[in-house]
Order: sequence, then structure tokens, then C-alpha cells
Amino acid sequence: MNNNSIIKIDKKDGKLALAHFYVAFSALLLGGLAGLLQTLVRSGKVTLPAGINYYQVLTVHGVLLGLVLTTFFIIGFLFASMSRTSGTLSNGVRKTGWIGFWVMTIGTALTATFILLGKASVLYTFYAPLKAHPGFYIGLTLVVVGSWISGFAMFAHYAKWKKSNPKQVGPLLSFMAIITMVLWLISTLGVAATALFQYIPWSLGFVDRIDVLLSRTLFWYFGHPLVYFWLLPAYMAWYVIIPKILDTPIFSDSLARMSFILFLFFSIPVGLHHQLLEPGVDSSWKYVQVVLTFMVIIPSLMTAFSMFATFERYGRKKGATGLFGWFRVLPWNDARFLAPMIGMLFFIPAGAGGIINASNQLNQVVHNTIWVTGHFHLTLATSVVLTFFGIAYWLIPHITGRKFTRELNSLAIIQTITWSIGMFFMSSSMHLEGLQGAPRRSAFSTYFNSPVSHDWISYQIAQAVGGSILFIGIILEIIIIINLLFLAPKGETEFPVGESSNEVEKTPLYFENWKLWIAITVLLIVFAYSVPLYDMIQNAPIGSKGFSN
Ligand code: HAS
Ligand code: CU
Repeated sequence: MNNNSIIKIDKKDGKLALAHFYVAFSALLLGGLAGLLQTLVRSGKVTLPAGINYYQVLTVHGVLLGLVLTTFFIIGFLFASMSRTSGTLSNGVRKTGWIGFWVMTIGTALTATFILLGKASVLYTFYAPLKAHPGFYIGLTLVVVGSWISGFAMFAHYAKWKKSNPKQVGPLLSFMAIITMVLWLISTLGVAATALFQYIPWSLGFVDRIDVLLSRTLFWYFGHPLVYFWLLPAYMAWYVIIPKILDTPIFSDSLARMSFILFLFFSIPVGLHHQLLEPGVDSSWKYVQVVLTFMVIIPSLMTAFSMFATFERYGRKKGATGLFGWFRVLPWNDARFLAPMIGMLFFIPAGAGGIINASNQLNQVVHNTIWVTGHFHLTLATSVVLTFFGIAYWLIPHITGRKFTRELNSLAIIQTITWSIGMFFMSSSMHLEGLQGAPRRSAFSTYFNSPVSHDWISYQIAQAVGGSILFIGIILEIIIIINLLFLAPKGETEFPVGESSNEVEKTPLYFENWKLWIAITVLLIVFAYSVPLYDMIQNAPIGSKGFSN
């Protein structure tokens, strides 16, 4: 490991981060159990015990894993990263962080209650005209408000750092955390608007009907940047943590910042790529947003380039030669490296799938099929989630003052392999089944005994096999996390933060041009969304009544 002395984050800051991880990993366990049940039901071999509805379980799964696990883990990780790189949080910032945490937790509890009562089986995208109990929407709104409170706490902390370090660029990890939260803040305005002005009044019965197209458009204005809110913290680990684990300098501090700024620009004005088959939106605006979607691929390609360069440098240092010599010398037996690395490997086909989705013509083939479910189980549930597991392996023991022992490391390697095998089976069969037209968001059905549905069943059985292997992966992960929280031997664990090679490159100050970055972001949003939204509101239909089961 490392020879220089370990820099510890403040105990109280650690506690704040840890509180978020408790919620995140509880969500992993419950949400994972729901996932297992779904794949079993879809195999056609199992029916849920009386009273439990498939769509209720699917809502538990999507909300707990897609929204709760991610948001809590990310905010905990961002607070820890800020504390590590721009100094201990002030009492005010930390207190605000705790308020954010509790508002989010109360919101989560409220939402979860109504899902479990069977009053909100509307899936994580809560598409109208499916109608949930108002408590579901109010709970989710509280989660968003809580995350804003925490975001503002982080902004205040960064501003304080900048004040005491004038004319300097902020520490890379903190800079990235701030971009992530700015992205989150601007994008959540869409979902907050639809919740406050559409869903809540409608579910409370103040109005009878809802404008479905508008609600979906506001949702996807948020829903696409949501996926980069998940991805950017994983990229933080790839750009900044992995180089330190490899004891290699960061390839380029400026390139990393540039890629994050491009994510800020191009993440939001692209939501229509989720609505390419939606009637009522002029196709020229869909075209504009598809072009912008192709722009947001660039910062991911920059990330891939930067990672390959990091591995290459590490390999050369270890004496590797040839084009791929570096591959063999990478520290495959270190779970802190292996888990995110497998995440990167999976991101190559996952990203290619995304490009297929975004290509208008190909979207006609895959939209609303289980191909899309396969896509986001590779991106979110593999690339991002394995990277988060990799972060937990050093961050939790760093905070709890314990050691990630050899035994735990071995268990984490087994966990990573289990996850890869389970996901390979589940996701590949989802992709293949989707290409044959099998729908997503659907329980088992033979569709009135239609022959085509029989061709799907073998893929669904493969998904159940993959899902069961994945559930073993979840149990292993929970065992590791419980050990790191409570049982592992006491000791010191490093919070690895890479350094850039400053002799080669000095990061220019213009990266701190926040007003300009936000102005460009807003301009792009106005450009991509104002005409379609204006059209929708001008030509609004009478709207739809709600449906609930
Ligand atoms: Fe997506 C649907 C397009 C990325 C998540 N996406 C979804 C949904 C989710 C989701 C949850 O255009 C479903 C939402 C729903 O419920 O309806 N997606 C894209 C595109 C990208 C993309 C263009 N998606 C993501 C990420 C997600 C995510 C990231 C979560 C974290 N997606 C779509 C579209 C739809 C969609 C359409 C709508 C489909 C429909 O019809 O409903 C791009 O950002 C992807 C760019 C990525 C790359 C890969 C770069 C590779 C890297 C790894 C390098 C590896 C190394 C290791 C260095 C170009 C960085 C090498 C080592 C060796 C040893 C070789
Ligand atoms: Cu998207």
C-alpha cells in the first residue's frame, strides 16, 4: 500500500457520510430482494404469495435501487470527498448536511410506506396516467428537497475554500463534487415542477386530469441527467482514486475537469431521447436533442482515453512492454481496483448500447422492450454500482477506523466475480430478448398463448438464473459491509486521492469560471426545450384521468 502518512477526514464528517451509507446499503438489500422476486416471476415458474403484486415489487426495486441507494450513497461520498480535499466541514455546513439527510430519510420513509401499502405501484418513473397516493409524490419531493439542502451545504463549503485560497483552482475531487451537485440542482427543477404543479394537486383530487405529455417531458428533463448524476461520482473514482491505488499520477487534471464541464453542458438538453416514440413532439426537436445526445458521448470517450493512458503509464512503470503489456501487470487481486475496473469493462458494451438507443431509427426497435432494462443494468447496476462497492471497500473502513483485511479483500473479489457472472447472464438475455420484441415493465404473460412469447421464455429463465446469482452477490456485499462497519479489526485505512503531475501541466484558472459554465448550460436548455414545451402547453389536450390498481 502507501508509504506516506494517512490523511484522515474529520470524525464528525465521517459520521455524516456513514449515515448516508446505512440507508444506501439497507436499500440495496431490500431492493435486491425485490429484483430477485421479479426475475423469478418473469421466468413463469413462480407466483408471488397472495396479495403481493408484481408491479408493487417492481416499484420497490426501482425506487430503492435507482433512487434511494444511488442518491444516499452519492451524497455521502461527496461530503466525504469534500471534507478530504477542501478541509473539515464547518459546523454550519455539517449541520445543514444533517438536515438534508433527515429530510431525505423522512421522504424515503414516506414514499416507501405507500409503496408497501400497495398504494403506489407506479414504478420508479411514475408515468401518468398511473396515479399513486399523494404521499408517494410528497415523499419523493422531500427526497429532492433534502438533496438540495445538502447541495447548498457543499456549495458553501467550496465557496469558503475558494475565499481562503484566492486565484487557485479548487481541489479536483471537490470540483467534481460541485459539478455533480450543480447538475443535480438544475435537473431536479424539472421533476420538482411536475411533482408540485401536476402530480400532487392531481393525486390530492384538486384537479381531475393530468397532461401526460408535459409530465413525461418534465420527468425526462430530469431523468436523463439523473443517469449522469449516478455516473459522475463513479467517474470521480476512476479519474482520481484509481490513479492513487495504482500509485500513478492523474493523467490530466485539466482533461478531467473539461469532461465534467461537458457533462454539465450536455446532460440536460437531451431528455427527448427517452421520448423518441412519443407523439406530440415535433420531430425536428427530437433531432436536435439526438444530436446533443451524441455530444454527451464525447466526455465518456475522453474518460476512456484517460483511463487507458493511466493504465499504460502504470504498466510502463512496472516494466510492461508492447501494446497490451500493461493489462497483465494491473493489480487484479486488489478489490479496490478490481471492482471499478470490471465496471469500466462492462461500460464498453453498456455505452455502445446507449449509442444504439440514442440513434433514432434503432430506437424504434428497442424502445419499451426489455433491451432497455438490459442497458441500464449494465450502466447503472454494473459500471456504477461496482464502482460504488469499490469505493465502500476503503471509505467505510477509513471512517470506522478499521481494516479491509486480506480475507475481506478475497470475499470482495468473489463478490465482484459473482456480480459479473450474474449480470452477464441477466443482461445479455435481456438484450437478446428485447431484440425479439419482448416488452419491459411487464410481469410474466403468454399474451393469449401467442407463439412469439414462447420464444421469450428461455431468455426469461436465463434472467432468473442471473438474478439469483446477483442476489448471492448482494448477500456477499452486505456481509462485507457489515464487517467493515462493525467487525473488522481496528486499524487505519487510506482515503486514496491521486495527484496530478504538476511539472507537466498547470491547471488553468479559467476552469473556475462558474458563471460562464452555468450560463452555457442554461442557454443550451433554453434552446433545446423552450419551443417543444411552448408547443405542448399551447396545444394541451384536456388531459387524462388517473388510473390506479
Ligand atoms: Fe442510457 C435509457 C442513451 C448512458 C441509464 N439509460 C436508459 C435508462 C436508464 C439509463 C436507467 O438515447 C432507462 C430509463 C427508463 O426507465 O426508461 N445512455 C444513452 C447514451 C449513453 C447512456 C447515449 N444510460 C447511460 C448511463 C446510465 C444510463 C451512464 C446510468 C448510469 N439510455 C439512452 C437512451 C435511452 C436510455 C436513448 C432511452 C431508451 C428508450 O427507448 O427508452 C452514453 O452516455 C453512453 C456513453 C458511454 C460510452 C462508453 C465509454 C467507455 C468507458 C469505459 C472505458 C473502459 C476502460 C477499461 C478504460 C461511449 C468510459 C478498459 C480496460 C480494458 C482492459 C479493455
Ligand atoms: Cu437518457
